[in-house]
Amino acid sequence: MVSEFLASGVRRPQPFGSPVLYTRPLLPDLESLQGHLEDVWRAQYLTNGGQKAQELEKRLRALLGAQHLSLHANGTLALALALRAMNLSGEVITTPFTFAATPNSIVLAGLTPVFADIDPDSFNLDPAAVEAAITPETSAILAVHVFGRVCDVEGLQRVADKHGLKLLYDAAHAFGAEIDGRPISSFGDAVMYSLHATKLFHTAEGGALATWDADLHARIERSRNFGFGPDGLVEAAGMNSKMSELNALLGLEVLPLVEEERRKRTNVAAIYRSRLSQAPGVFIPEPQDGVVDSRQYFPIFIREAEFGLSRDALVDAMAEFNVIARRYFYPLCSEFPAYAANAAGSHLPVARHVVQEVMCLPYFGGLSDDDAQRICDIILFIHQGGR
Ligand code: T4K
Repeated sequence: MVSEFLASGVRRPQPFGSPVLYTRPLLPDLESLQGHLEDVWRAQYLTNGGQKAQELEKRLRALLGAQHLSLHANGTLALALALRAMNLSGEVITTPFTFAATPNSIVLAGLTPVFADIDPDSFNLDPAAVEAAITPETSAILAVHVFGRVCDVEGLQRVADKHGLKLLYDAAHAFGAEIDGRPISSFGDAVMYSLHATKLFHTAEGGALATWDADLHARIERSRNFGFGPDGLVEAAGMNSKMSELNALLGLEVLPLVEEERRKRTNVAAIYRSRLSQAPGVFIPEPQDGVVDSRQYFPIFIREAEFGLSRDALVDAMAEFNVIARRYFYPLCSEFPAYAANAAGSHLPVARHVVQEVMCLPYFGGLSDDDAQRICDIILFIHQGGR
């Protein structure tokens, strides 16, 4: 029998009636979508660079401050394709604290991922660790703005320039992020955005690649269409990474909703921060100076000794209240069987520590103030010994 009250007199919060997932996709008005679907039906043009995809490319180019931008079937293919289009060889240094798609894209491009340690504040690649991991085989750095927290872009660029390396960013979590007024599309040689349903802005499945390099952009455009050039000939084997008209249409309908969604998430974040930052053993990273936050994830870190419970135990206990938090990104990619050999010589003390404590709270605009407050009540109740 679960007790309704703790010894301190705190009442057990009501579990949610149905699971509160850690994210929900932003959905446009169905009627509006259906209306625009008629355009696609009339045109009878479903993919291969149709009008909707061209329109979305144009809008995103402006919104993300990209010189050149191409849409893709998903973010993983987009990243692999960018790596291939850069004519790299050998090793690519990346972070172990990311989703599997990051190192997977390196392997898909025929290259070898090498893991370097992360910075304890940004949770992103530490430029000094990157430099220490460089070998004569290294040709590029693939950095991730994890959780939308931005990398040390200057430090990474310095290392890339000093060693003649290409620098790519996986900005899957960083749609619309800016550093000191500069869009993150403008850093590095190429920047990938995931437009998956779980992302702030999405096209159900999709990806976008931004670059300032016109030649690279042209190679990427050829490569997403099997390698065909304007003369109809294939100079280098390409992939099929085109975005369909249906996905692009969905994106065009979702795009006007993004700012409102960001505002709602900012509100949820403020509730989480004000209620949880005082709890012993709950660490919430401070916002980064001069950075416009993408509002993609809300990570917290559970320090077991002070909190009285491990991160894993908290995630399980929250599930009993129907709150589904996620252990993003656990385990480290370097701990996946697929990457054991790549990680053999890696020294990753910061990443190994961070990955034991991190979890992401439910974070989407559909959460009301009361929902966010109740999630905090539940976490604090569990912290005080309640189940
Ligand atoms: N680089 C990084 C750093 C990434 O995080 C990702 C993708 C990529 C590259 C590659 O980009 P893409 O190739 O995906 O464009 C999800 C996503 O599938 C993946 O896009 C994302 N990162 C990754 C972090 O998360 P799962 O397996 O954790 O998603 P799933 O199915 O468990 O869904 C998450 C939650 O969202 C659940 O609570 C259910 C809810 N949900 C999900 C979908 C798909 C919905 O409510 N509706 C939906 O339609 O991978």
